[in-house]
Amino acid sequence: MGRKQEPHNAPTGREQQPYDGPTGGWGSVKSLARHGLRREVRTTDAAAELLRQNKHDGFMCVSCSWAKPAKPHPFEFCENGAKATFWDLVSDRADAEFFAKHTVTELAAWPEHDLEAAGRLTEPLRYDAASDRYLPITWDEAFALAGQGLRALADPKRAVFYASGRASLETSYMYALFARMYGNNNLPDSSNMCHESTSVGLPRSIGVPVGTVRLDDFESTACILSFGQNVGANSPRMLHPLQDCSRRGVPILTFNPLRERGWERFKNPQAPAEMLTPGSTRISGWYYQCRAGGDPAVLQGLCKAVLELDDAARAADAPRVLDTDFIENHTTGYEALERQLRALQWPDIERASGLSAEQIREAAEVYARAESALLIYGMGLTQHRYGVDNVRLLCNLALMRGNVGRAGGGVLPVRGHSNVQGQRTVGISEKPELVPLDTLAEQYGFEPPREKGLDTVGTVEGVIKGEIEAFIGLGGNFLRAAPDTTRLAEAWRRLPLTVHVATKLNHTHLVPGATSLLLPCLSRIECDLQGGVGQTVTTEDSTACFHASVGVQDPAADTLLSEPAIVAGLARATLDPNPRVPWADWVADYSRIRDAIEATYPKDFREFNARMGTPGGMPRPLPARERIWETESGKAQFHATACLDAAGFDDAPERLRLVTLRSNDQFNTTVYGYHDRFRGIEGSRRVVLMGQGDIDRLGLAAGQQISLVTDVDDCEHREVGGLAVTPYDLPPGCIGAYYPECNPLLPASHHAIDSHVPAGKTVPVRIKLEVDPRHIPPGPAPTELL
Ligand SMILES: Nc1nc2c(c(=O)[nH]1)N[C@H]1C(S)=C(S)[C@@H](COP(=O)(O)OP(=O)(O)OC[C@H]3O[C@@H](n4cnc5c(=O)[nH]c(N)nc54)[C@H](O)[C@@H]3O)O[C@H]1N2
Ligand SMILES: Nc1nc2c(c(=O)[nH]1)N[C@H]1C(S)=C(S)[C@@H](COP(=O)(O)OP(=O)(O)OC[C@H]3O[C@@H](n4cnc5c(=O)[nH]c(N)nc54)[C@H](O)[C@@H]3O)O[C@H]1N2
Ligand SMILES: [Mo]
Repeated sequence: MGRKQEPHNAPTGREQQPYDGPTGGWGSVKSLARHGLRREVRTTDAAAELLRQNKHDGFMCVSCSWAKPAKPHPFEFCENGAKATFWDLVSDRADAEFFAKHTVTELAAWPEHDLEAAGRLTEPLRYDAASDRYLPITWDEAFALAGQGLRALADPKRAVFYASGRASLETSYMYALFARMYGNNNLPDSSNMCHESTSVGLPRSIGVPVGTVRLDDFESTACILSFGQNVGANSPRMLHPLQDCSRRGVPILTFNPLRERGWERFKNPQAPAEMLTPGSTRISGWYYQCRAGGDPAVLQGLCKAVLELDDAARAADAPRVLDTDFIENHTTGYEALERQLRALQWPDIERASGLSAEQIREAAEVYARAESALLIYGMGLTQHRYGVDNVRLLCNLALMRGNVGRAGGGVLPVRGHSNVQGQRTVGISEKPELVPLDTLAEQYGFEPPREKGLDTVGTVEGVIKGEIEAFIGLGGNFLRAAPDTTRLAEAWRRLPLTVHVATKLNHTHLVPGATSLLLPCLSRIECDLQGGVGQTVTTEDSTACFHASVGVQDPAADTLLSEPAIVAGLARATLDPNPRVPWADWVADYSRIRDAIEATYPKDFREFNARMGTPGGMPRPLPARERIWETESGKAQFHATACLDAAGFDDAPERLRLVTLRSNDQFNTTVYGYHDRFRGIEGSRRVVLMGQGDIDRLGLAAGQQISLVTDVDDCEHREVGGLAVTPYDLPPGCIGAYYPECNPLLPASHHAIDSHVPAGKTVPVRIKLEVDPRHIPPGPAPTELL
């Protein structure tokens, strides 16, 4: 049976009060009020800015990358998008006065939330070791120091150019060009920790690196399956099309070890009629709490069950369940897959998935009856040792029924940062084969480096081994977001040069190397004037549509520079002049950067400047949508594997699978507050969520503070402590705790094969009863809340 609606073992923890409201609704309005009415919000009418969020004449939200409809709602924003907006519009400033008051050592002990809550960075800063403080310098000095530092490296391969996924297409294009002209492909980005399993898996299966679904597919789809994605917190605007689907009677099936509220119920806070009536819309009618790492078994089980249904249809002379025409004309590898599926045994599938054969067959029947289906997924599939297999097995399920390149059908990886997909599109990639290097060589008259660059895991390992000498960060909080953060921080201090382009202060900035620069930039919400003329930037959403974005708010300080101006400043101070790369002209008028982008990528960006304002976005060509398969074989490729467990380690009685989670009150390492409303966890992030069965089996008690220790035999001790045991509805052997607090537990070596995405959704850990104060993350303790 699909478990419908109510949790099967209601949680009873002290901190954890079950949330039985919908996502959205009055809770959403209250949460917004808490953020919007904070004293530090700069503008009295910040709400007015929200009206221009995700509209053609406004700015594209700085939170998630969900699609922006052609006919936007009057309020095309969500609770978390609004929080992200307010967070950039605060009136507090982390200015020279702030840094004069606090040493770097002191700030390093602050929790994530307090650092960013100090306010917007306002002027360029340089770390001064003598006073242990960041001191203001001029922009010219900052660029000169960065340029000197980079020019001083004996080998350009010893510098890394990280990007975090928010910066515009214009900035990203310039940044990637800067790195290549400097002499390396060391361009890791947050995608390396996120959907790189998608970027590796999808091209092998269907010949495109991105999802094939467009917003209008929601209007015609007959079925939706979601795997490991938390829509209510991470892409709440997707709840609007999901709500419409649910009302049309489209079956929605969810596979997730946690019962995430967003997939259960939704009340649209922007629809007055809904807010005044008690009801809310049920989203998922079928909710399957699979085991963490159990998706290969779930997906193979679903495929096997589809095959069984097809066998039965054939026996009864009924219409086939497999899309045989599609399989014959458009795919390769089906026979091998079928052999593999027939060889798989249900008891093995049940053990690995945590679901019964009956549950999987029930879900497969719903899927098999539907004329089209959307397969949606997130980090629950990608962040495992076998994350790439997960993505490819999901494609198998889609391809068996011809659900790619059909209206209402497709594969939908829901991307993270608001321009993370776009950064890859315009050249931020460590993989030289993904970038038109010959075109760049011709366009700019230089010889681009051809060797593969460092990705995130490569960078972590390189810094730990002492092989990296300079880290340039275009946004992000690498030291907290990456795996093995404790080991990384120790090695980080030995870096000769660190340069961070940022809006807000975070922990990465507080582990200075020999020369450390902090370069404050405009937020996308702010007006970007160059020579008195307002500039437009562009981003790409999860459905491969490009959007224009115009800032609407006055800059937080008149000393801020735009991201394109900062990248140009760094490049000019570092590189020998090249008349074919007009950094200054580009900054004077961003439409020239878009012309350059179009010249490098003529197919994706045809008539870019003219079309960037297209309502609903300017769609990027996706061959798979046309059933053109840009794979090795020229066909969509099935993937046969015996893999049933994505975790990549064996079960053992004391070993638990740690799922690192985001709360509803954070954006990655940006912690807005301590209210994970949908999960009923209030006031502290120092919790470990655990099924009551495991709590009893391990002899623990609710509220008890314990430590987690990584259960990997590599001679390194990894520990995070002071976490309160919190009863929660989770499958046996699976526990949950927050990212980034738990990142010291994640070994850099524990990553997806091929894509190198750190396996943050199945970290092997053990419980340790003693708590060592050295391993307690900063932030409010659970006991302070009781
Ligand atoms: N408000 C807000 N929005 C965000 C972000 C944010 O932090 N805050 N982050 C942005 C970014 S960069 C990204 S990448 C996305 C992330 O958005 P998601 O892809 O939703 O990622 P997570 O929040 O990490 O959670 C993934 C979900 O997978 C489930 N899960 C864990 N392990 C497994 C498993 O083994 N199998 C299955 N089937 N499910 C599993 C978890 O319970 C959780 O519901 O959101 C983006 N949007
Ligand atoms: N254990 C575990 N680890 C994970 C994950 C997980 O689920 N579990 N998720 C992974 C994922 S999906 C991702 S995407 C990464 C995220 O990793 P990152 O992208 O590196 O981290 P963020 O927290 O998004 O970065 C926040 C910082 O970006 C800066 N910033 C904000 N806005 C701007 C801007 O407009 N311009 C510039 N220049 N800077 C800005 C601010 O200084 C802010 O402090 O973390 C990964 N790490
Ligand atoms: Mo992400």
